[in-house]
Amino acid sequence: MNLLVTGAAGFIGSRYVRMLLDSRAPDAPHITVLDKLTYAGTLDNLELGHPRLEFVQGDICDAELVDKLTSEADQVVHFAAESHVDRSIMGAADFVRTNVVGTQTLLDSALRNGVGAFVHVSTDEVYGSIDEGSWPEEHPLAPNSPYSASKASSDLLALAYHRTHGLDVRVTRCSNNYGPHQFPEKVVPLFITNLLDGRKVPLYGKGLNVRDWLHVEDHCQGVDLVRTKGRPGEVYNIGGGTELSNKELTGLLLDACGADWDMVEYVEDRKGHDLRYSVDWSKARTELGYRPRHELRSGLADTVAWYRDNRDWWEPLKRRVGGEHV
Ligand code: NAD
Ligand code: TDX
Repeated sequence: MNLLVTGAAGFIGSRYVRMLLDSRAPDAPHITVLDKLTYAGTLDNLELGHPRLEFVQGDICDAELVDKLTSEADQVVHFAAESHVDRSIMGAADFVRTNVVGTQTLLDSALRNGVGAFVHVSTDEVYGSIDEGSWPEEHPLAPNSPYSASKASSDLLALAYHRTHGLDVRVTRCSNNYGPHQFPEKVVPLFITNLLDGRKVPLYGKGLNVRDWLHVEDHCQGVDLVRTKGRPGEVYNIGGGTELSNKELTGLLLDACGADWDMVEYVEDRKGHDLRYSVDWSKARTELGYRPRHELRSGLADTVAWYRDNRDWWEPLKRRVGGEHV
């Protein structure tokens, strides 16, 4: 079985590929990774040389290349995206190009080449912001940032290819991930690496926005359950981490890094900052047997230890983007 995985030089896709390469199952797939290696992708995330892994550097908007790869693939798991909300506020063009046009290019090509399951990795942010309760999968999409609007567009396009053309599309919408190999612009690795360097951390607004934090391995387990046991045309929310305000999260990170509140700088709020995300993931639990395994406090402690031990991984990435966002 040949599996095409896009965007797997990034945080979540690379964890997903490592999980499948570690598997000793007789039906473990041969994996082709397609990744453009933008600022967010690095080959250091991949086990190059593994006998079941092939890496292709390229753009998901390159129809000719995508056609060649989907013609050799039985299934697709699509992670590639521009993924950082703050960057989408500074400029949305790359988000529309990669997230919308790139996804459409992949969907067209998968259809032309008779690909089986196509897992589209979407996000909880497509639902917008919710003050109380949790979103079920049928909830209307109401994205607020250019990032989430581009993800909602690709999410709906993917579902449209199922309804219109019968393509075996499955969509996942997951909450905030944390763990090793996350690019040090997202809040968890940004705060950890700043604190390890003795630098202050920028907390937006009053720090009262709430996110549901899920370990990246739990997300990857959910994605693979959707690939192997999910139903065509269905959406699966993936959540069940721990809900925390950004202030509470900061407190845990300060503790884990042995730092005090004087290392926190309250800064201007993000424009259009969504207050809270929360997905109802009971469908994935009852239908697929999905269950998150990692407890947040120990997961964060392990993540801090990983960043402490792997400066060689993140220092060049921080230098790569300079003081631009991190
Ligand atoms: P990431 O930014 O770490 O990685 C994205 C990868 O995509 C990089 O390797 C990059 O080089 C590649 N890429 C970007 N544009 C490309 C293009 N045009 N062609 C080919 N490759 C390209 O992102 P991540 O955090 O690993 O997120 C992966 C997916 O999961 C995204 O679709 C994101 O929307 C979704 N998601 C992320 C989270 C989270 O908390 N990080 C939560 C839910 C869903
Ligand atoms: O410096 C910061 N200070 C701060 O207070 C940064 C970078 C963030 N924040 C806040 C904003 C958010 O409320 O922390 C929270 C988390 O921010 P991010 O790490 O940027 O994540 P978020 O905006 O919630 O989006 C993430 O989860 C859903 C991922 O980046 C998306 O790719 C995913 O779809």
